[in-house]
Order: sequence, then structure tokens, then C-alpha cells
Amino acid sequence: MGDNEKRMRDEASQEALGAAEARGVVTALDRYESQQPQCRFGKQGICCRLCSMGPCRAITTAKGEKIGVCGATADTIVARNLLRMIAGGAAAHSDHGRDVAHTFLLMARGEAKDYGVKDEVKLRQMAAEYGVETEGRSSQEIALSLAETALAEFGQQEGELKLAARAPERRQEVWRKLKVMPRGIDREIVECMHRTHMGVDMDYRNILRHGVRTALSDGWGGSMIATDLQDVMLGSPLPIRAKVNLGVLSEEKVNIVVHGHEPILSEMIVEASREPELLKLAEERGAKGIQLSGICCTANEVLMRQGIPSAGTFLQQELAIATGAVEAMVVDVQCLMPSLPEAARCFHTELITTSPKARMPGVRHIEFDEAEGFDVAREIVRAAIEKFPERDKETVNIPKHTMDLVAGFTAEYVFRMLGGSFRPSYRPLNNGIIEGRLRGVAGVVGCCNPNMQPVDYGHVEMVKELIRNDVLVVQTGCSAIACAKEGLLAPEAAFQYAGRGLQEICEAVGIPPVLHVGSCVDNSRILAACCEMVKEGGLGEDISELPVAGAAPEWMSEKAVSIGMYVVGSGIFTVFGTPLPVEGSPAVNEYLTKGMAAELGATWAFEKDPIAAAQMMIEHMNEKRTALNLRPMMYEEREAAAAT
Ligand code: BF8
Ligand code: SF4
Repeated sequence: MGDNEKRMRDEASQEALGAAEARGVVTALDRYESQQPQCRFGKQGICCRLCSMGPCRAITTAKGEKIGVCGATADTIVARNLLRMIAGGAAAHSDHGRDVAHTFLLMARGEAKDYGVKDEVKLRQMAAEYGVETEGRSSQEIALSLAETALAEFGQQEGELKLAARAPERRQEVWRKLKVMPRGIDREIVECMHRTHMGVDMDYRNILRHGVRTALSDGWGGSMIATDLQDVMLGSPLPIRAKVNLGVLSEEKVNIVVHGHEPILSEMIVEASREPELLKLAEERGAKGIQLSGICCTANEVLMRQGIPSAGTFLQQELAIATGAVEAMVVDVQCLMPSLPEAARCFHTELITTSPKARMPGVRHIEFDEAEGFDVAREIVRAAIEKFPERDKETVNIPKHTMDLVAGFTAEYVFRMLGGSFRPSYRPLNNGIIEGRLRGVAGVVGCCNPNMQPVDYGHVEMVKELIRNDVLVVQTGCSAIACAKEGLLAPEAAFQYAGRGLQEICEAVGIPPVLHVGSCVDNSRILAACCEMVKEGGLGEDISELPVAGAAPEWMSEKAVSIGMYVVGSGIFTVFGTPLPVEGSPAVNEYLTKGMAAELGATWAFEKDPIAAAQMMIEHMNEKRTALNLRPMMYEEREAAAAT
């Protein structure tokens, strides 16, 4: 195994890397090595390809400045490139949200018979927020109006996004004053493309402010709509026990791995995989049943709502195939490696694309159709079963590692749970912070990236350092899976890793010190939780006053950049592991890491060492605690007293 221990942190992945090598499966980690050294200009964000007078590079040296043919400086080029990343990320999340809203519309019209309203309470709550009449109307009627109103926000041209009104009044004022209150979701994204066209916006601050606006339209728009309508239509998650890591794949059953981001089809696949007729077919083909599991955020969605195990993170997608035990990998959109067909060809694995937006050459396509959701799912499950007899049992190599976790926390549920069933409220959480049992709350989210090896190290070490210092951690995306593999999302983790104050709270409430709140669009749940904390009182008037922080220790995607920007835009200090590609412009770097404080009450920071990054977050929380005049941390105070 040797080197593989340095490449990925968990043993299952190390073993699977070995198996991949043996079978000639090339992985992202191998390709990462073959890409070295990577382009310095790209890394620093100073390469411009926006028109055909270029490509140009802008470089500032001691001798002076080299600028683009059109005269664009490094500041302009770096800011424009970043804005385009935000546009890409916001578009991905928001298009997911749009598709959910569209399915919701079909459901309300009775044209998607397999879907219905599963969370009536949330339906009515959202209807109220969107100004949809509920009196004397059936849930079907309410859902129809809600779907139409929510869908209209994507193309809205003026005004403000409705869900942005969830933010504290203070925060909304900040946005209005800075002119970054999002007007419509598509509008902000299109404007990114316009402003970054050759010869339009040249002022890096002005460009980046539009980045804030676009990102806010993702966090408080597209992503929030995705999360909330999914909850209404598929059911709001509740805490649920499950398992993670490659060991969840079965030696004896038909393995179907769902991968991507949208739960609309995968929820149906869950149902189909439990259907007696299909289970019988699996038996007839020699299997002992059907084992469904997931990769990336589709995994997180079905994990949160159904307890379906996660086979792993973004960087385990090829490794899952390399076990030789996967009959079908079913993909929808986002974070799919174009290398998957090549990996699948080494085995009997059928790769199946399902979205008209994400096809792969030479790969079987079974297109998802909301009107026939369950039938499409059955066809997919059947196709997987038919592959089982082709499995070469001799070469199957499933690493035997799994870990238990509890997932399924939401802003509505978890903190209410802290309040107990008699008086559901955020009071106990706020009190925990005010009394100094809890230092604060951190959101640790985002991807895995081969540029941080061993992969997962950043997530795991950061989170351990945070909980050791009495910081309650909430997680989404691959970061949640990475820490789950380490056992940090199991209730027992509190006793092993958490500081005393956090331990007491976890014990009293029966929660892990690290809470899985879902997929990447579900970062909107973290925003919602922050709003509730402000509303509950005692911790200031704005999100920027809360002792909270955000981090993405191993980010890689444009979505992560959009998330980071809306988190900062919402007033939350945010640390990324590897820096954004802005180092070619000291001015942009300075604006992101310092200048934004004056405008938004929060900044970015970049720190590759996860422990140092956690310390920055802790330091930030301490400063916020001091500003709020909160008492010192309970046990630190006692220890200090005992020492004197
Ligand atoms: O949306 S954390 S690698 S899977 S982008 Fe992708 Fe990153 Fe994973 Fe989920 Ni989010
Ligand atoms: Fe070069 Fe300017 Fe064209 Fe960019 S927009 S490629 S900097 S000439």
C-alpha cells in the first residue's frame, strides 16, 4: 500500500487505490500527479481568454506591470475570473433548484403522479413566506401557487428574492445599502457574464460586489428553494442512523450506486429497490437482494431522508467502481468525473446517465422524466440486476471498512431538539453559547481535492480541533462524509473528541458533536439556523455578530466558491484551505481578506493547515464573544481559577 497512505486518509480508500492500480484503473490522484507542475498563471487567476486578442497574462513584477492587450490589469482579470466561477457555481445550484421547483409544479398539477406533498407544515410555512394564500385551500392548490411563485423568482427582473427576507433585518439593510440584495436568480448570473465580457466592468471591487449579489441569489435563492421544496415534496429529514464508506457495498447483493446531486430520481430508485418484484428478479439472477448506496451529494440526499448508506466522497467515485462489485452507477448532474466510463470499462459495471444535461459519450442513457419517475427508476434497477450474473466474483475486492453515523439534521429539527419536546426553541443553543459551554458553531463543508493529501486530512483535523474547543460543528457535502468515515458523526464521538462543555450538551440532548445537515444546496439550512439564532436573542442583531464561522478545507468546485461568497456575504467569516485563484492580484486578495469587513462585516481567509485554520475560526469566535460581552468559556474559567 505504501504511498497510498499518504494519498488518502481512510483505510478503505487506501485499499481501493491498491485494487485500482492492480486492475489498471487510473484515478484522479494519478492524473493529478501527471498534471504537475500545474499552470501558475491559472492558479493565480491572471490568465484571460475572454477575447481573441488574447489569451493574455497580467503580471505585476518589481520592474512594472504587464497587462492584457486591451489594457486589463491583473486586478481586473483576477476579479473577472472569480466572478465567472461564482456564476458557474450559482448556476449549478440554482438550476438544481429550478428543476426541483419544476417537478414541484408538475406534482401540483397532477402531472407527476409519483410525487406528492410529504411535509404539510413546511408547505404552509413556505406559502406564508411567499405570500401564497392558504385559507380554505387544499394542499394541492397551495402547492400549485407556491410552485408558480418560486419558479418565477428565477426569471424575476426586479425587487428582492422572497427568502432573503428570512435574514435578520440588519443583514437585509447591509445588502440594500451595498446594492447587493439579489433581484432575480437568473438575472444575477446573466449579469456576471455581461460584466465580464471584454470591455465592460473593470473595477475589481464593483465586479466582486456583483459576485456577492450573485452568490446571495444562490444561498438565499436557488439553493434555499432546492432544499425547502425538496423537503416539502420528499419529506423533511429526521435524525437517522446509517453507515458510510466503501464497505457498505455488498459481496452478495446487486450494488446500485447513485451519484450526483438531485434527489428527485434517486428517491424513486430507493423505492424501486425495495419493490418485491424487483427483489425477486435479483434473487433469480443469483443475488441475495439489492444494495443501494450513494456517492457525493445524491448520496447525502438519500442518506438524510432514507438512511441509504454513502459509499463515499467525490474522490471515491472511481474507487467504488474499482471494487468490481458495482452493477450500476447511476448519475445525474455535477461532480461526475469524465473518467468514469473508462473505469467502468474495466469491469461489468453499467454506467447510466439520466439527465439530458449531463451525458457521456458511449454511455447508456435512461432519461429521467418527472411524469414517469417511478417507471424510470424501475427500468434502471432492472438494468442493474441484469448485470449481476456478469460480475467476476474472483476479482471483487470490497474494503471491509464502514463507519456508523447519524445524519438527517435540519434547521427546523435539530435546534428544536435542543429545546426538547416541551418548548421547542433555539434557547438552549443560545444559552449554551451565552453560558460558555459552547464557544460557537462552525459550518465545515465542501469538497475533497487531490491538492490536499492525504485526502480528508483537512476536514478531519479541522473538525477535531473545533470540537475539542467546544465548537458545535455542522456539515454538508463531501466534508460531512469525510468526517463520518472517521467516526466524528457518531454520538460516541462526543466522549472521544469533544471538549467538556460540548460533551455535556451532546450528552444531554443525545446528539453527535458534528451534525450532518445534508448536501451542498443544504448549506441553506446553515443560513436558516443562523437566522434562528439571531431571532432567539441574546447574540446580537445580525448574523455577523454571532460567534460562528465557515470553512471549506479541501474545496475544488465553482459551487464551493459561490457558497463561500454567500456565506461571507451573509456576515460569516470563512476559511478556505487552498486559496481562491486570486493571488495574482494583491488588491483583490486584500479586498477579500480585509476590505470586505467594512462592507459586509465578514471576510475570507486562506489557510492550508487545517489546525491553524481551525484556530483562526476559534479566535474569530472569541472576538465575537468578547464583542457580545459573553462570559468566558465555562471550563476554561474554572481551570484558570483552579490554577491560581
Ligand atoms: O455539491 S462537496 S465535491 S459532491 S461540490 Fe461536489 Fe464538492 Fe462534493 Fe456535492 Ni458540493
Ligand atoms: Fe486579453 Fe483583454 Fe482580451 Fe482578456 S479581454 S484576452 S486581457 S485583450
